[in-house]
Amino acid sequence: MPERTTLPRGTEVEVPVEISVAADARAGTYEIPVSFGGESRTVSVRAFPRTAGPDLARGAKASSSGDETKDFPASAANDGDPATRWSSPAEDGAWWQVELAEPVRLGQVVLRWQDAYAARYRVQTSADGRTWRTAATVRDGRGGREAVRMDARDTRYLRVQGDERATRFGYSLWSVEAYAVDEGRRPRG
Ligand SMILES: [Ca+2]
Repeated sequence: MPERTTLPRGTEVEVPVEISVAADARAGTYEIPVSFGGESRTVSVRAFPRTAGPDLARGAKASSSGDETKDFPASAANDGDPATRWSSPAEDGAWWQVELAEPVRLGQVVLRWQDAYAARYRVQTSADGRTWRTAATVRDGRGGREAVRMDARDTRYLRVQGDERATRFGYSLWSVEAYAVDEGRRPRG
């Protein structure tokens, strides 16, 4: 925070608050109290573990709730080819999923949307492909490249579950990448 701010009475000024998380902080949610002039607020800061390693989704077994046509199969979203894409029928609840080679502690999913993106979606994970947990919820999807953070243990399957389309078309993804938590940096204790 700045040491000093001056403003005329009756006007407003925005004062930035800088928050940093130590490299060895435990992953989780931190409630940070901020008070000024008798007013108090709590800022929630979610700290996620670092990720590392190769894209675990690449070439793994992909499936979907449905493909728009056979030219846009689920496998096109994790084939490593930036020119191919998966496309769903025009349904808000459409999903794409991939079965990883082995269970991992999933830390990050990177999506590259085509013009037909999701305004709202969830990243769900499962150990067995039957029971699903929501690892991350995105309520303000903007398309393009979106990196979604999480800390989801025992992830064998991951699903991009659509909730609301941003266009009248379905969902379309050029690629989905998955990265595991960097366990090598875990602090002692
Ligand atoms: Ca592709």
